[in-house]
Amino acid sequence: MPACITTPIYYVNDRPHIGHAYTTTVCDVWARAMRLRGEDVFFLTGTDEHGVKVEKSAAARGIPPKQLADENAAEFKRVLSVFGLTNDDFIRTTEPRHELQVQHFVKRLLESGDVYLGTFEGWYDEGQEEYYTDTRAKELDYKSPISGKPLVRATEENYYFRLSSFQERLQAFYEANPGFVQPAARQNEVLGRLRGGLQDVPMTRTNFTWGIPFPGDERHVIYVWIDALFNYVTALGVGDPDGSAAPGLHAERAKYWPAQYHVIGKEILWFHAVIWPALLMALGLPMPRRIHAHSFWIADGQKMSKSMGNFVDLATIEGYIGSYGLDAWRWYMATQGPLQASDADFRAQHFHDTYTSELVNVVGNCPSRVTAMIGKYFDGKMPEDAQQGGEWPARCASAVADWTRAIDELDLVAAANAPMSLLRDIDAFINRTEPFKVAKDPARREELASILSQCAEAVRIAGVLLSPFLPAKMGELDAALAQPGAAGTTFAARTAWGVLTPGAALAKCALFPRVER
Ligand code: ME8
Repeated sequence: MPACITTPIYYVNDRPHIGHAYTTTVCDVWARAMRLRGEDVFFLTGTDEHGVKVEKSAAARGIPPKQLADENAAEFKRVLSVFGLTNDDFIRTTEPRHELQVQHFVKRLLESGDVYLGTFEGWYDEGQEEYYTDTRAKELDYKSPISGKPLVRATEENYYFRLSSFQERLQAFYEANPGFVQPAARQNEVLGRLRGGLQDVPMTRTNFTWGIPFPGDERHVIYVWIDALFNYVTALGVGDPDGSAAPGLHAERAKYWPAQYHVIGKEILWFHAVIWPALLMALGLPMPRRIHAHSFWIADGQKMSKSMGNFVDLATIEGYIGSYGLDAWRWYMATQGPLQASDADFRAQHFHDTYTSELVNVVGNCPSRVTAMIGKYFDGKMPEDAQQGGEWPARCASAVADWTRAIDELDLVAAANAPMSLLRDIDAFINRTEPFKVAKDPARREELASILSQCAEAVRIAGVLLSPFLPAKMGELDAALAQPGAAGTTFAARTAWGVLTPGAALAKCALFPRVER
């Protein structure tokens, strides 16, 4: 079945940093894992280029907003390619394919009465470009929950989206789709707020011009959040429910909608869990399958901020990649990141210790031990196993099953743990069976061959499951195990027992060198 995963589209008023790298890496690991399983995957990312924030940042630099957008979108694209991230498209909200389709959707919402012209007064968070209800503003002590700055009282004549009329439908939807938002703690927050009632949301702005013109009333530009949310369908060429799509759209991609996962940070959950589903309901388009709202990276125990000097920016990330390698960076992101309900603390020592204890001591060491012994005792040729795998085919099959279940749930920690625990079991097996002692007794040659052959095959399977996390290094492992064309075969074939043929030449491999700190 076609499967789509998306990142948020990132604001171009900022340069890429660890937060962007994180969400994109999570999606990349998932996309690679699904492709490995033979699924037809579309991985979407891009940039959010309109709105007052971008207009102001550009003005501060004395350049037109489009120029700022061009510069930073190019930087986001460069980062994707330097980091080897495998997105299938990069949508920019200033592209005509997006703007035209957004106007088309908004026109339809006007026609259906889901959008109307009205006056509004409320508590506005300037940093977030978001209004809060009176109750919510009071709860927040009239301060932005994100920036801490005071909320301001604002009045506007605007076009509104009739969000209030979707409350019951949204509640029914959540009842029918209990795992829609994950983790569960985040879904409970959404349901709590939803029960508190919904008010209509402004769809347009008149106080600046850097946005998509509102169709039929060009004094207004479309509110950046509405514009941005639509990227998920405009990039996929999703047209109207009757199947028609605007010319120039990628109609052939519409099969990827609904997305399997929208992966986002928790600060933008309300837009994705309430406003976005309501817009889709209003347009008669299918709902995404799941929204995964992860938590935040903090650094050295504190919220990251440029003024604190603990901000993990692009230069810092590139420093880590230079010292430890790109796969090590991916590993840290995917296995130590804030994917569930708690924030994760980025610390240099922790990065280093994770690298050493997991990548050097397990993922590097186990294949190195096995291939070195095969080198020494069997002249580098895969030995023959008279026991046909012993306990190992079943052990590997259970690792594959655990991994597959975890990928379905976007549980990257569990998915990484399945092959890691397999490698640890192989190490324990080596320690227990002591092939280095068995090798001293010529009468136990057959036993030695079985032990090492089983280890090599199980290592190979662990490597397949690790490959979405560590693509370059697991490519090296495949090459050492004489599996150069492995990537072209099916997942079932790659994870089946008995792929390494007796007599095949295996090379010694040293995947993760120790790094001094
Ligand atoms: O919000 N830890 O864009 P944005 C983890 N354009 N992830 C983080 C993070 C951190 N400390 N900081 C940022 C926008 N992120 C809108 C989105 S979508 C239709 C429009 C990640 O550039 C996380 O994914 O501010 C967060 O949601 C996103 O960057 C915000 O990126």
